[in-house]
Amino acid sequence: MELTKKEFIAVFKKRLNQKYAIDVSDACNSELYGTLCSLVKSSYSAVWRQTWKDFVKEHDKQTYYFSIEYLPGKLLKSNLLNMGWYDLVNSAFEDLGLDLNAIAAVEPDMALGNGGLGRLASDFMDSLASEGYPVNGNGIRYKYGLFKQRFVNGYQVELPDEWLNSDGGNAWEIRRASKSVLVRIGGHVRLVQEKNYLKPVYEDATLIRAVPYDVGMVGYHNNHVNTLRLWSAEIPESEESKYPTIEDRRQVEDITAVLYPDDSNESGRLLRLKQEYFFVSAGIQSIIRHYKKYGSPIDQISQEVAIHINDTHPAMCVAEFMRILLDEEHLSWDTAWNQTVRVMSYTNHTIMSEALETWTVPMLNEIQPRILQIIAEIDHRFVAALAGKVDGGLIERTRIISAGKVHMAHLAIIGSHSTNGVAKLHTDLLKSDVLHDFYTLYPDRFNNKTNGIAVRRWLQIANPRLAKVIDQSIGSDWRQDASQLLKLIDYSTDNSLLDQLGAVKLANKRDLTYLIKQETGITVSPNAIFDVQIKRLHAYKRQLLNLLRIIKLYLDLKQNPDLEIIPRVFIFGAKAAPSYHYAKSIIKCINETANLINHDATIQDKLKVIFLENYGVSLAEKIIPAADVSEQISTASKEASGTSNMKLMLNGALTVATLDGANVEIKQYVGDDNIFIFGLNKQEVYQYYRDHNYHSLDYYHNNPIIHRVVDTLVDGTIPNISAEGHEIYDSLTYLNDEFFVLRDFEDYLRVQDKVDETYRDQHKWNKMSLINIAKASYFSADETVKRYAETIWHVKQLSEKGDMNVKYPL
Ligand code: F55
Repeated sequence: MELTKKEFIAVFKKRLNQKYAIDVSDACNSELYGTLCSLVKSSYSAVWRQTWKDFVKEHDKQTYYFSIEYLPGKLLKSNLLNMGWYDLVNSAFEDLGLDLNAIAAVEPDMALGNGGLGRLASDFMDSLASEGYPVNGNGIRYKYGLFKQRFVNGYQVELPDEWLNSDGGNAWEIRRASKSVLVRIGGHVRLVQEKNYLKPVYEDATLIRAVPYDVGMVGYHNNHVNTLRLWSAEIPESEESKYPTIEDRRQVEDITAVLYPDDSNESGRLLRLKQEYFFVSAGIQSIIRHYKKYGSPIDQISQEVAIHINDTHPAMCVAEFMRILLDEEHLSWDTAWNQTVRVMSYTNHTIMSEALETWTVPMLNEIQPRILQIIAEIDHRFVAALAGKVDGGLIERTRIISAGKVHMAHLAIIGSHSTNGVAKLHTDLLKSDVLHDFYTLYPDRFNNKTNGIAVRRWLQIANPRLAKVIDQSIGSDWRQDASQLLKLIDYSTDNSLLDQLGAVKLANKRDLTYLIKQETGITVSPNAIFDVQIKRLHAYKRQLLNLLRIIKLYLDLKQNPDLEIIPRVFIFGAKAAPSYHYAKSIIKCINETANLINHDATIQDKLKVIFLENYGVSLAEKIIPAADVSEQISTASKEASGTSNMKLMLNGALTVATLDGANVEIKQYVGDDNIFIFGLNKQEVYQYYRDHNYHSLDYYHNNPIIHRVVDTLVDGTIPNISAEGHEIYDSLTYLNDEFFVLRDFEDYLRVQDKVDETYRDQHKWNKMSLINIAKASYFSADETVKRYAETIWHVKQLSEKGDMNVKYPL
């Protein structure tokens, strides 16, 4: 069934003709894109159906991964790669005079997520399918994804992301109207005693139709296709007459209209709570409906179903699952609770207290009064079970409802059998600090699952040049099994390979240079160090620390134009939540500094600052392969894990890092000599908190360099930042610099000097780069999901990984 190029070309031409009544020579990229997607999709459909049948046939346990965000980016190349079609299609298109890259660019990024959390969910979907696990995703099909970012006069401006209206549309989804379910929102509820259960009677509730759109998640070379199910809100046919005006109808459609663009906290917004309940209820209903269809007893559902709660946004899974087992299946409370706790598991992604979700009791009552009742009962029983056994303060601090607020993390922990953090340091902090009270109650529930990344997307697809060089040295087994990348260590003295690594990096930097020119009009030299910080804009991530160093370099060069420095191009990519004023001020300051430096003729090529607009998955795929330096400089203890740190090292960048999140593990793997560590560690940060003895003004007054650099924010050195500069200046001085930027500044300068010194020795640099590429394999998401599957969900692999006999016929 091996597909030949000739066959492919013939079938492609035929499909193009059928679909668009056009020849290759006249077709535009979006027609070519549409045709290729249609071939890809019709080919994997049979395998998709078969995977589904296999799940069902064996009564094997399945996991449902609930996440309010997914950030898949583009899927065409990833599907081609995983089906084993990539090289053939690429070469067929070359023969036809077509450019696969240009055609793939037509696809809109599916940007149904904010950042790390959403991208992690998508990397996991890829790995779960590639490892042949029966795990499906459950989420929301937002009509508008994360806003598009533009800069106007250096300010961030947000535009709607109308991805569904783009040329590419969503080629991958299948609307499954027949699998729709009804979700009840609002109204009142009374309980009526029936023979063996309490029957809820609802009044004035609104019924919403949840319609699933399924997207195939194609595994790598293994004939396994999982499902990502995204729900959309519609008016049920039976309720049409209740919605006479456009305004009325919009109330319903609005539920799945927009992704909230704040990546820390959205509580307080009723619509957000509605979204959470909507996708939770739709997902749980469809899981239980499916489970019952095949005749297994409901009181043993935990043997065949696992549900994962990705951060607290889907925490209502616990209550909704209980609701159905109690109200619809009439199980006893104890049986229902026992099953629920066995089914559920939860991942925590943050220690930032403002990001720990709470809702008020009245809000929950307004959205779903029955869910509030059930949560109140869970809370009540939790308190009753502990009363007299443990300290009363402990109960108060851990109960779900207190002071009129519902604590969603507490619900998720109490209602599940597993709570995990996303890096060792993060999990330790959860145990010792943030969730310490719960750890004393349930020590066995806590475990670590360090994040991982999809090596296929972040190396095979994003960096084909590097992939080829790796193939030529250690062979191509690493494409199946990322741990094979460790074989590269044997080549760390192979000068020819090291030179090739350097050449690949240079070529990738050239590509990025063109993109930078196109996007910003600025010319940068590929011979400079490309120094990259790409992530959401947050005070704790400290883009500001990076900016202050840039200003310092600028001042040095102004003072001494003949100063010999290794040229650097600083590259930023970052969106700020639209309501996050401080973060937006930092964007403005970076943009104005960039403008000043990039247009100062005396600086020449020594220093350039590039802030690329609209950072997202597709832009990341272009920046990461071209990076020399990876900036991972958050205040120690604040970044749960980070994942751009892993992607950048996999592409050979060297990391400048604080001992935060997964940086700690990166350091352990690569060794102290292959990473640049600086700054306060977690203990030192906590010591300052305990002793209240950090005084940022001391650093400002006593260190003339810091003084000079910080003053540029307010003394006119950088034009057009009078308001923003003052805001940041105040935060660093009078407001005592919450994230220890000034405290870490000197050490940051020190370590960056070391970076320069190392870069002068290209041989040494490339060797360090090689070691980073090899060791990044420890962060393959294929391994991470295996640990989730084996130790939390207890699901079996259904298909072997990488069975090369792939069955994707045309
Ligand atoms: C989105 C919406 C809300 Cl309301 C809260 C948080 C988010 C969000 O996007 N969080 C997020 O991305 N957290 C990040 O998760 C990554 C994956 O675990 C971590 O690597 C990263 O450290 C963490 O900040």
